Amino acid sequence: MKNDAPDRRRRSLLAGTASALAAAGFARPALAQGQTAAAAPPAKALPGYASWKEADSLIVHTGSTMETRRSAFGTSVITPTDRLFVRNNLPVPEVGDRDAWTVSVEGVRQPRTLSVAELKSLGIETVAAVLQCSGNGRGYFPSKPSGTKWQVGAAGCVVWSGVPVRQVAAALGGLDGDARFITGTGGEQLPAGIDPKSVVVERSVPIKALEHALLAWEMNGEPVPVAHGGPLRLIVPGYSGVNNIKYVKRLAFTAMETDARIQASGYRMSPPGTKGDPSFPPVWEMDVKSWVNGPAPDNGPVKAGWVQIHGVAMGGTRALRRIDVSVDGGQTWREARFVGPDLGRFAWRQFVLPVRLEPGQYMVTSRAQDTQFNWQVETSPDNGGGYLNSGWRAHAIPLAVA
Ligand SMILES: Nc1nc2c(c(=O)[nH]1)N[C@H]1C(S)=C(S)[C@@H](COP(=O)(O)O)O[C@H]1N2
Ligand SMILES: [Mo]
Repeated sequence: MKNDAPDRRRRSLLAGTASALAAAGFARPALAQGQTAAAAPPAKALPGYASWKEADSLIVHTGSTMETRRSAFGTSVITPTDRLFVRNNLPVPEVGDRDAWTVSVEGVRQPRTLSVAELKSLGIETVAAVLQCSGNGRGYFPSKPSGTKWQVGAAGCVVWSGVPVRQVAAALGGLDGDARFITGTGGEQLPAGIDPKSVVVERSVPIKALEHALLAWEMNGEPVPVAHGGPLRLIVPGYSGVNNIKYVKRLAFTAMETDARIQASGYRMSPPGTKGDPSFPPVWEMDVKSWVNGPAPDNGPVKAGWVQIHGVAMGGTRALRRIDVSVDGGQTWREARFVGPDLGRFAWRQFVLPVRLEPGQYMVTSRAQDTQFNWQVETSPDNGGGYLNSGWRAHAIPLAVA
């Protein structure tokens, strides 16, 4: 990956800085007597374009993949932007004047190129939606599919603000002809000398997504940072991460799905060990899913007595009806309580279950149910790309009570 180059450079720079500091006597504080040094693996540094992120809240897999720690989601619904995961397939583009960024709109009666400034005059809507990488939870699939071994942290709940895509289409005379898909194209500069279709981030989603899709220039109350697709991002609420095109430069209403590799063979539900192709179902809508975030195992044992078990639950494209928690690995369940504001069916909800626990070892997990009475699955089907892992068994975490 191109992005790894600056990352590696940065890391060695940092390493150089660390040894220089050590030489100058700024070594880490000595351990108190009796303490042992924790054998934590050396943390990778954040890449330059995401250097403003809160490093302690993230697991940096590579310079283009970093996820939120399970213990860093908090309990107040919205994922702070500086803790939100990042996934970039290509180096981020150069961005100048944000209002001057343009998107060309095709497949409408009056196709044309619109600047962000012009989009801002067409309408405003705000939606809270879960942004979740299609591969979130991949690290828990037994077949060990290749790709980033995301745990739970390639997800967050974000408030997006921008113009509804249907208002943009209406302003350009409405859809033209046989529009069955919305196809968005990312505005990154593509590496020279390779087939653009093999690298471009271009995805098609079914036209029904028009009902809620946004062209967003704001997230969590500020302009969308470049790391998250600013100046302009296509948001398709309820659809997994890759369908939410960053730096969107082209938005087309098309009769066919794009034949870009990321759509044709990437993000398909193929059997374990196989590659995707257009005969397999595409990864679009997300499932009902939940997981427990706390008490987090990395914070050590908790004291016996009342324990507040908390986590997040999402319905994918539907609202939630119920959330259960188990402390015995799914043998018995108790209904937990949703807490905090309900930000709509595309957002996630925080939940809590107070339980009195004796000293011992517990296995804690949760299962959510949507308003159509669909329960979160016990085990998601393993698949070639390691997509859409929602199984409550795989997402269980140990809890030590002392
Ligand atoms: N243009 C563009 N859009 C993109 C991507 C990308 O690399 N380029 N990555 C996709 C993937 S796979 C995911 S999971 C999300 C990640 O969004 P985030 O980095 O804002 O968390 O963006 C999606 N949209
Ligand atoms: Mo992703």
